[in-house]
Amino acid sequence: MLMIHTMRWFGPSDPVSLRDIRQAGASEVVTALHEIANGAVWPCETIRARKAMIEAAGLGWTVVESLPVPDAIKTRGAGWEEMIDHYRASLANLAACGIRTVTYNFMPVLDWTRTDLAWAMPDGALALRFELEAAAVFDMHVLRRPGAERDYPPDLLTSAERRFHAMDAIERDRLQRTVIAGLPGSEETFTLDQFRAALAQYEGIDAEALRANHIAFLEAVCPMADELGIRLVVHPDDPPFALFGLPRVVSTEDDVAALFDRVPNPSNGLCFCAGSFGARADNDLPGMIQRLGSRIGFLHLRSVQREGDGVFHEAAHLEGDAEMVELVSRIHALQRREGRSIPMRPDHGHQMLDDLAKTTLPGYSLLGRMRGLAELRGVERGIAHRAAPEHSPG
Ligand code: CS2
Ligand code: MN
Repeated sequence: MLMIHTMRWFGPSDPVSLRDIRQAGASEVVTALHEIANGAVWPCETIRARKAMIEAAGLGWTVVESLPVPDAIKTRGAGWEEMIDHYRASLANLAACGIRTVTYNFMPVLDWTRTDLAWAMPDGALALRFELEAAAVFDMHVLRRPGAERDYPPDLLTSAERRFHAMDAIERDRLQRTVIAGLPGSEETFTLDQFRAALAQYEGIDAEALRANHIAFLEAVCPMADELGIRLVVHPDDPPFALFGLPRVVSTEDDVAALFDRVPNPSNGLCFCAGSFGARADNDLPGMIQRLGSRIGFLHLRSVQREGDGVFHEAAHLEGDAEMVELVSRIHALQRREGRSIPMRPDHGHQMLDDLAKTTLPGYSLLGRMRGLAELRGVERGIAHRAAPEHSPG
């Protein structure tokens, strides 16, 4: 029993086509109706038309990534009830079209965050990288967030200040755009003033309050999702720690275990993102697959190389800190135990080869992801073959 091999597709405007994805070895795409505003209901006809387009290319669509949770739900602010109603209506429409897995995140304001989108690996391929010092440069000297100095160790503040003064206007602008202009996975892009206004919505919301809001969201949507046969899978925080004074509460095994404890509904699930959880050395990735397995409805297989406190880059899929072969073998055992195939995607990949000369979405160029998918499928086949009884073709 193999995983369901998917690749993310950003819809008809994605420079990577459905044909490319099929040739890369995926049998399905995961996608979203990116053209629909955050918080608006996804209409049945639009879902159905998109699904037909994907199927006409010989691929399937059973996993949504993402149905965004608006800030009004995350803050439990004005409009909460209406936004919950919309979310439920979108889930019902997705279920009616045969989509059963819906990814979301509960990160305030920003989705995934990096400080460098073109970090050169020794072989010349480009990787995404996060460096807390660069985030501090942005926070302290570009955003100038009041009280920001309390969130960083003193020596980091000193080196961040030195670094800021050594940067020219182009470098400062690039850093600002990298942090807040919105990576392809995120649903929003900001100017500096918009970002400040977005942060202000979270004033007074600490980790405890955010977790309570997350539980309130799950309690409001999970009973209906149970009935629809939909599994909602939460994507962990990326990176898995608080940033820019915003709390993050889906960063560790304890965080997710608490969610399943408080809201035990079967629809309450996890998108296990090895790259996100793996940016923290205290997340035991193989153990998490073991212990959280029954909740895992979607897999993002990607590895990061931790370089030190608050610094990591995205490694090739079988390199870095993730122990990928061990992860795939735990997934294989989980699938056999539970008799189900779990959808996976290679998450991001390096920008490499011919893609270096193209304009690509950071993290989502074709060739690096194709390499990742090919390597992961090879590992999986090897494991499945060895586990199969000798007489079976495996
Ligand atoms: C994705 C996330 O690109 C990525 O890193 O894994 O953007 C993910 O789609 C969202 O956090 C899920 O809501
Ligand atoms: Mn991910």
